Amino acid sequence: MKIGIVCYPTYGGSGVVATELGRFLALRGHEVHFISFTLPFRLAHDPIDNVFFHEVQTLRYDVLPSDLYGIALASKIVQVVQNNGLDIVHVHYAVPHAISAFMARSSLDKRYHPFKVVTTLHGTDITLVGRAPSFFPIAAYAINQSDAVTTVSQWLKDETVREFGIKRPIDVIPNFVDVEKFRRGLTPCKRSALAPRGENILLHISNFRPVKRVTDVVEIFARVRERTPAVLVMVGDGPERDSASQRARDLGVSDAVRFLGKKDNIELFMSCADVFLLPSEYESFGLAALEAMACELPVVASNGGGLPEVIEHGRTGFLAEMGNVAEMADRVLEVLANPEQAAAIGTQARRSVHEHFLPDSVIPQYERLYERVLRDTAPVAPNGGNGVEEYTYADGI
Ligand code: GMT
Repeated sequence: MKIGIVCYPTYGGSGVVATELGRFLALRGHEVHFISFTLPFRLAHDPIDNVFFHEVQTLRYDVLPSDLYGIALASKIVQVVQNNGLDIVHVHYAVPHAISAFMARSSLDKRYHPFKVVTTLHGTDITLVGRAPSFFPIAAYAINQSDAVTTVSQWLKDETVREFGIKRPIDVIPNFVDVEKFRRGLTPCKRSALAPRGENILLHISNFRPVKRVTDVVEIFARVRERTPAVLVMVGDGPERDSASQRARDLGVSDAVRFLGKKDNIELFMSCADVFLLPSEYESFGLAALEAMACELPVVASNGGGLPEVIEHGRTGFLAEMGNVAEMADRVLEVLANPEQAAAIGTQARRSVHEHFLPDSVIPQYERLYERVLRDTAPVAPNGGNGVEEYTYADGI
């Protein structure tokens, strides 16, 4: 098949998933065209013959209130389809990417066969509407008009149905991880660089958005450090970084917290650490937790969103109520005090990754979905509307 992939390749888990999906599809013989504002990092370092990149150049004019990315993307999709004859355009995020894909399809020259639009929701579409209800009709339109919609967890599917009153079918296809890249012991771990006095290493990796609750990470760490020598390694950057470092100062632990900023090779840190912390308000999936599990690193996380679909409490990691930093700290101390239990959790975690989250089992689910939409011809919402009979979001519309 000829497949276009539209994503934000540099931001967070959705970009990683979209890039890895394209890479594995190409390795399975498909022709893959990434359409985005920048070349996905992994492709720059690991080029594959049947992967192509089409750069979307955004224009910004002083007289216009915002940039024209959505329009520029639509134009680029038209050009790529007309030059390459794509069967599918798979967009990651309903808003704005699915909207751009529909725009492209409508403006495609009649001589070209119209492509199908597959939309994967990663969660931000739902939270966007939660925060800015004025997006509701257009997000609902994007979901209802796509030829197929997938979510990365059952939780996100349920949320989507609840928020939008969606009646159309939605496929749940979980995220996956490349276990050849994410594995313990692949490269020698330099623990001493992170923990010079042989301390335990707690690790957190995220984009430091409020939903990640990075101040909880510091609170958990401070409680752990009262009882055992430890350092906290914080990888990533984002709006809550200052609050996290302030909380570390307030709690008197800033000397043991290392903010390393954004890193590409996170598997190196995951292979070195003793515990991974993810106390998020919710995660629609929690890709970072899955990557840690592949590295046999015990995860202590909140039970928010789709995390219980990834981590089985007590067997492949630990879950606690969101905000319960005392319980999360106790779980960390339990892991640090019982190396055999920690090793067993790590082994079971990697086994669970092998059972449920390997590219070899997840990529065929996308392939079957693509084949299905190529067979189906009927549009989901034939009236061309957004499929919502009655708006539930009165404010802001
Ligand atoms: O977590 C983020 O802030 C980034 C966001 C994204 O759009 O990349 O991540 C979301 O999608 C990931 C890939 O499917 C999921 O693993 C993350 O759980 C999800 N983030 C949230 O739900 C907060």
